[in-house]
Amino acid sequence: MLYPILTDSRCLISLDGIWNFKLDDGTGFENKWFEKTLESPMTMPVPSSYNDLKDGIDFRDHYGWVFYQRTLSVPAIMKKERLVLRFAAVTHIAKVYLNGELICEHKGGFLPFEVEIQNLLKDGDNLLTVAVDNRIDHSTLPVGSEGEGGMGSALGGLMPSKESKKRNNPNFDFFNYCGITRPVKLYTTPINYIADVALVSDIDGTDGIIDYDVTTIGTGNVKVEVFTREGGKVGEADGAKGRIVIPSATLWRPLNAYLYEVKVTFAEDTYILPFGIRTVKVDGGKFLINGEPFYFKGYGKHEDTYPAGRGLNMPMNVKDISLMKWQGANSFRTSHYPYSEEMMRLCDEEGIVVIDETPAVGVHLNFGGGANFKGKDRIQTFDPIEKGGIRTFEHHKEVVHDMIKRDKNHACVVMWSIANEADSGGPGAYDYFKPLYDIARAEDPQHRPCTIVSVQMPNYKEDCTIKLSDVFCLNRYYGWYACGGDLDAAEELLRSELTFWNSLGKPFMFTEYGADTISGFHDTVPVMYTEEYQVDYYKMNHKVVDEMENFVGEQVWNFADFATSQSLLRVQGNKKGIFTRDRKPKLVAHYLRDRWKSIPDFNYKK
Ligand code: GCB
Repeated sequence: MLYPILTDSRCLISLDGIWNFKLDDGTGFENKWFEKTLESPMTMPVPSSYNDLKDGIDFRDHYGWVFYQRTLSVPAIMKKERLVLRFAAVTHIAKVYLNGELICEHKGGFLPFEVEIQNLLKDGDNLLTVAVDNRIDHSTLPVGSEGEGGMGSALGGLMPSKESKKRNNPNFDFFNYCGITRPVKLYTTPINYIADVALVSDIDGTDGIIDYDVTTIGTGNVKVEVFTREGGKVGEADGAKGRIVIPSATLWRPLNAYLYEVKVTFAEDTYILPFGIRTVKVDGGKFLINGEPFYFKGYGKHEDTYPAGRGLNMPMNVKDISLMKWQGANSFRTSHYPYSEEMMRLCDEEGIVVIDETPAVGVHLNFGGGANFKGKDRIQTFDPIEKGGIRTFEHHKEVVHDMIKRDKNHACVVMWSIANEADSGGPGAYDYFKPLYDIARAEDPQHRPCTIVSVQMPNYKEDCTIKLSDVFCLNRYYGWYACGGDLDAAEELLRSELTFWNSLGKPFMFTEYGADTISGFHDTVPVMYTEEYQVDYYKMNHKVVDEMENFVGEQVWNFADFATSQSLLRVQGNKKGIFTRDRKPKLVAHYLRDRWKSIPDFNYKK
C-alpha cells in the first residue's frame, strides 16, 4: 500500500486537527449518533490517543466505543478524480460513516486502511463520523484476556462481591491507548493510477540493482526512472516489471543512509518513492547487511509519549533518533506493533535499522508478558476454539500480510517479527505459526529474514521458533524476573541457556533484557530498582553475550519508561527505560553509550 504523497498528479489534504468527540454511553449506535451532529461533544485532536487528554479515571479507562466527528467539503475539481479517504491507524476497530452511511470498517489498530469516496460525497458539507472500539479479547491483536476479571488480587480468593465495572484486561504490558492515533488524509489519483510499487535491491560489484514491479489500474504505459538526491537521472526502464542497474551506486548503510528517488509514471499518474539500495542476508551464524556481518545495538521501543499516548509524535520521533545516535545505537524493534509510516520513512532517512513487528502480542493464554501473570491454567493457547483456545489466527494472517504490504520497500526494515512472546513452546504452536512464516516469506519481495521474539521459558529447547526462525530473537530477564537481586546465579543460568542457542549455528540476539529502575533511586550496594543495579545487570549480561560467537545483537528493554496497566510490578508504568518517559538519561544510559561507542556496527564478532 502506497504512502499518500503530493505529486504532479495527486492532491493531498490533511484532515487532522480538532474533531468533535464523545464517549459512547451505550446508546450511540441505537440512537444513530453517526447520522447527525453529536450533541454536546468534547474537543479531541486527531491524531492522538484520547485516553490522557481529558481528566478522570472513567475517561482514561473507558471500555468500548467512542465517536469522532467532523464535516468535510471538497472542491468540485477533486471529485472528478479518484478520491480516497485514508486512515493511517485507528485503534482497534473502526466504523466509518459518511452522511450517516457506513462506508467502511476495519479491524486492527496499527495499520492503514482506505476507501474511495468520490461517488459518495454531496455538495457542501458532508458529515464524517468514525466510531472507534477499544475492546480487546482473544480474537484481537494485541490480545485481551477474557473472563479473568479485573486486575486480580495479590491475596488469592479475595474477590469483590458484585461484578466490577467492565474494563479491558490487556494480555500485554503496555497501556491500551486508543483512538485515531495517526493522520487522516484525503488524496486523489487519476482514474488510471499506480496502485502499488514493489522494489527489490541487489548489489553486483559496485553496481546497484533495482528490480521493480508496478501494479496499475486502468490503461497506460509504465515508466520508472531513478534519480539521485541531487536530481540527476541514473537509470530508467519501461514496462510494469523490470530491472534498472545503477553503475557505482551509493549504498544505504546503517547510520550512513543514502536514498535514491524512484519515480514511477503510468498514464497521467506519477508517484515517487525514496529508496535505499542494500542487501540483507543470514549466512551461518551471521546477519549480513551489504554482505558484512552486522551487530544490532539498540532497543525495544514503544510509541508512547505524554499526553499523546500512542498518537503520532514527530518531534519525539526525531528526538529519539537523535538520542539513539548520541548513544551509539544503530537499531530498534517496533515492539509491539507496526509504527507510523512517518517513523519508518524517518528511519530510512536516518539509517536506523528496524526489526518490524506485527501487533501480535499476548498470543499466550498462560502468560501475559511483563506485569500480567494471569492466565488460564487449564486451557492451552492453541486448543481448538470450542475448548477456549485463541481465536487470532485469521486476523494474524491479515496483519502479517498488511504489514508487509505497507513496509516492504523500506531499506530500514531488515527483519519481520511475526509475534512477540507468543506461546511458541506450547502444544500446537508450530502448526499455528508455520503458515504465518510462509505468508511472510512468500509475500515479501525482498525475502527478509523472519523471526518470532521468544519469551523466557524453562522448556526453551521445545520452542517452535528453533525450526522456523532465521534469527533467534530472545527476550531474557536473568537477573530480573529470574534470579532478581542475585546476579551471580543469573549469570550461571544465562550462560547455560545462551550456550544452547549459540550451538545451533544460526544468528541469535537479545530483543529484550532489562531491569526496572526508578530514576533517582541510588544505593551504595546495587539493589533492585536502583540505577546502580540496572548498570550491574547490563554488565553481567554483556559479559556473557560477548562470549557467544553467533550472538549478533543486543536490543535492551526499553528505550524509555512507558505507560502500562496498573499492577503490583508497575510503578506508574514500566520503568525499564534507559531514558525516563520524558527522555532524561538514567545512569545506565552513559554506561551503554561507552559500550556501544566502542562496538563497531560491523564485524564485532569475528
Ligand atoms: C516482556 C514483554 C514486554 C514487557 C517486558 C517487561 O517480555 O515483551 O512487553 O514490557 O517483558 O518489562 O516485563
